Amino acid sequence: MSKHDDIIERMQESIIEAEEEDAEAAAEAALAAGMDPLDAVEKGFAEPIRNLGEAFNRMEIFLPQLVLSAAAMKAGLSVLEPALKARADYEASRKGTVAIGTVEGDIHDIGKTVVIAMLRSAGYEVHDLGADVPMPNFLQVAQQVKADVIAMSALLSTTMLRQRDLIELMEIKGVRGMYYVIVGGAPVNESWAREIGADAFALDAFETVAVLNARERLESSNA
Ligand code: B12
Repeated sequence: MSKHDDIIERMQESIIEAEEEDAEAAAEAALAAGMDPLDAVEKGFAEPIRNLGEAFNRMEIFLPQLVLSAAAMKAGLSVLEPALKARADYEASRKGTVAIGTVEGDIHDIGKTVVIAMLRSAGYEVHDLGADVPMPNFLQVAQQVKADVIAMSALLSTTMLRQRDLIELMEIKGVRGMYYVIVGGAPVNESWAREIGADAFALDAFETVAVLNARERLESSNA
């Protein structure tokens, strides 16, 4: 097993065992070994948290266990984030300004954190509104920071409806045309994005960067 594989395994174990300090230490080891931090996030942290989610669905583990594993993942991510940010600053050109948040009623913020890390490392200026974000806040911050992209994360089939609400609010306020709107999160797909009149959907953090770089617009199903 290579040194990198060994570190990925340590990262994965830290999430499965829900050990915050181990997650931080493994993330530090990944940086020290010169691993690509984005690759480390996806393989070392995102993969095991998804597997735990599936175990939770099969009722093999309990919710508190998942909460603790999510906390370990956030601790590990916080170690990798400065490295990702540094890489983004190094890439001189700013590709755009993104205001991103998880919609109101939804506290899931891990996927959004990964998306942010990827966008920053790709040269985007990203303003993180956090989770459980009320609709008007998206517009307020987007205006303040002169964003050209609004990105909404939703992990629940109930809260993904808020993505539609924000687009409707933007239409009402006459600002819809000012922003490129991208939506994502586990229950979200391209057909939902079309239905609600979003400009784009991306399946994961890698695709988000590719989609924003291209900035093609989905044709709305209402058109
Ligand atoms: C970890 C987790 C939690 C953690 C969240 C911790 C945190 N701080 O985020 C805790 C334990 C707190 C939690 C709570 C709940 N959860 Co939960 N959770 C998960 C789990 C297992 C993993 C989510 C995750 O972090 N994945 C890893 C990240 C990296 O992936 P991701 O989020 O999908 O993000 C990627 C893409 O979706 C995309 N993406 C994400 N956001 C965005 C945004 C944009 C703009 C773009 C372009 C792309 C994009 O890129 C990301 C990176 O590649 C999922 C199961 C699953 N398979 O998704 C359930 C899941 C989302 N949870 C679920 C539920 C029901 C709940 C609870 C209601 C449980 C309860 N009974 O209390 C509460 C919700 C509370 C609330 N009001 O929000 C359900 C939702 C079902 C549904 N369709 O509505 C799921 C699907 C589990 C299930 N099958 O039952 N949860």
